Amino acid sequence: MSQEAQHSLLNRADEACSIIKEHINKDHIVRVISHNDSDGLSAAGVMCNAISKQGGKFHVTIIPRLKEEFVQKLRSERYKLFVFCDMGSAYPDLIAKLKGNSVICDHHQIHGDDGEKYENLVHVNPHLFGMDGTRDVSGSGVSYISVKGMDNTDLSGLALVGAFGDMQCNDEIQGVNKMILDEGMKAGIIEEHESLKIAYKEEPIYKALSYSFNPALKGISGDPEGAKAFLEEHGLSYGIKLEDFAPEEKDLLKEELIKINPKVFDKIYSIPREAPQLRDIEDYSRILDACGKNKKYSTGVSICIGEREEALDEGIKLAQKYRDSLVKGIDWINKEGSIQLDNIQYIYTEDKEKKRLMGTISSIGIELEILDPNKPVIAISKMHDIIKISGRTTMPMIQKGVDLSYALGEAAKSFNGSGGGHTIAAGAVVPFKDKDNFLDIVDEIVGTQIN
Ligand SMILES: [Mn+2]
Repeated sequence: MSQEAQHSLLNRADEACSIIKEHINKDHIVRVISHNDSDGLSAAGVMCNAISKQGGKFHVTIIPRLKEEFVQKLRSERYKLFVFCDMGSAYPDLIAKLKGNSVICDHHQIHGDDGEKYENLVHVNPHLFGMDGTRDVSGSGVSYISVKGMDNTDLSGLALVGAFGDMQCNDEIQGVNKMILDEGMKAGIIEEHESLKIAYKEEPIYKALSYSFNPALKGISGDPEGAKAFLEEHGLSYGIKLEDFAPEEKDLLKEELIKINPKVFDKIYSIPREAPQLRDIEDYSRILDACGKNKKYSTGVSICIGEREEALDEGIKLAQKYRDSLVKGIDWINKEGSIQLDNIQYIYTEDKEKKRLMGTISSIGIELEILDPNKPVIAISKMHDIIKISGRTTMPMIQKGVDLSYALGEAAKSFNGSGGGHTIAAGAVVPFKDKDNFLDIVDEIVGTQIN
């Protein structure tokens, strides 16, 4: 990404900032619409914090997906400024028809209308300037640069929470994300240190290890008994917390974990002035993610705008619940495995708790090699008379030619269903009665893709 592209994006964001400021100064309530995942919630958080800091008011709504009907409904609202975070780039034309001004702070691909011709709309999106919206900046980052002109460096940590939520920081942090990180570190808002990437460090170590999925630890992640056995094998107590280990025990643990996955010792980013449970940016993002997945949107937004009592407690409980279901799900595929076709494998559930996690369970299953990484995983959840499908595979399989977006999309078409997504992760919906035929077609398409 060139400096020039970033410069143009920041200029566009400054335009958005002036409009937002102007409306706050006129005492207009800002109508904020954002997405329900951890990026969308932190994007809303950045925007709403910035508005209140200026003495302004906002009305925020969190939704799972921006649909045409929703934008149509907004047309009857009398707000003078609408701000769309982590969404909106799909409908600049419809958004431009809203009364008053609109700002779109999105980082998703733009198809069709780029929204440049509407005078009442400021469209901030890295793709407009040839930047990579999947790696360079997230929705919370675009929101951050769009309020940066109002002196909001203190929100830089929250701006990166969304980038972690959208998995933009698993490797090198780049582009606008890097700029936000540097700004935050310079201002003392964000700290960087090298550490063991173990989740839930306040739990006994064997539990904490079994709750650690990023990176995945073979034989340990999702497997409390496996974690116990691993610790015992190296003469380490499993019932105490990591912080209670003697320095040489910590070193031994680090050494042995690195043998399993070198990525387990890596840079950790934290917001030192945050509550302990939110301090690690990845923990923060996990809590917001759990709020979103449980449809507790107001809890998520409340946490982002600084509520630290009930909302945070609830967020922590939801994250714990989610983590426990995930461990159960991993245990399930550990015991049951997947059903094999020639070129794909599938897992199937009718269980309510598992249904929400099928995609995640598939990804982790592949990483832990509980599921064969050389065959795409098709995860199927039965909902009444339809099935919801998530497909997951690996980079090496993509390089061999696999494209799950095409495979699921094409196969779904044969049954009047719909599907699409990315080459590496895609989804589809088809009638339940066509399940087996659908799987056969996906199997066949993937077979053709590989050969
Ligand atoms: Mn996003």
